[in-house]
Amino acid sequence: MLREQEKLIALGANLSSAIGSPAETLRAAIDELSASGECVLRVSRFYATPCFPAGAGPDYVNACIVSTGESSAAELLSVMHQIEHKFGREREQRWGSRSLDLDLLAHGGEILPDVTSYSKWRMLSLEEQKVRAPDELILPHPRMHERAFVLVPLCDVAADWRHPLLDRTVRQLCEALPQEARDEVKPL
Ligand code: PH2
Ligand code: MG
Ligand code: MG
Repeated sequence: MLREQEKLIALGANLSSAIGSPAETLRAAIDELSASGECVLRVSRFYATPCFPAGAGPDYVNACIVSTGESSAAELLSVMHQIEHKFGREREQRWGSRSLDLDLLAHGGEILPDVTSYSKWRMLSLEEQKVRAPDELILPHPRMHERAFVLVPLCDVAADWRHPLLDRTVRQLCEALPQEARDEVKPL
């Protein structure tokens, strides 16, 4: 029997929504994911994190979850977009403030669309990242291994998940970040 894929999802918000504060919005978004048929297995603590890039907006609340279910990566992404829309997410600037951001970090060990495209997006310079966003789903998320606001919460729920291309676990990727970056991610 095929083992169902474990899906890693990052949640973030730095503006309130019609539902309430960023933390309340994140809780409501997790409920919506469950209602959609995803089986939410684990929920991380919620963290206060400084906005990236520094100074670009208010602090975020970030969290990560692990879920499982029958949806493909594309199906799950479409559900996530519907939930973002429901909580008032508007089409905004790249890296601009938002009332809800749901990012699919990984879908089991899947590499999408292929190793070459993944590598192209992973190696993008910071300047290019600011102006270019992929229009197709790239998995694993090409920035997940760089960001303390993703890896610290992810350690709560998926510390042993192994990145299929970097061949490091979440715990190892997190430990490779500068201590100062990890210290800035504080449980609420
Ligand atoms: N998300 C962004 C841009 N900057 N900064 C923090 N701390 N947390 C985020 O989730 C975040 C961010 C774009 O998705
Ligand atoms: Mg994001
Ligand atoms: Mg996003």
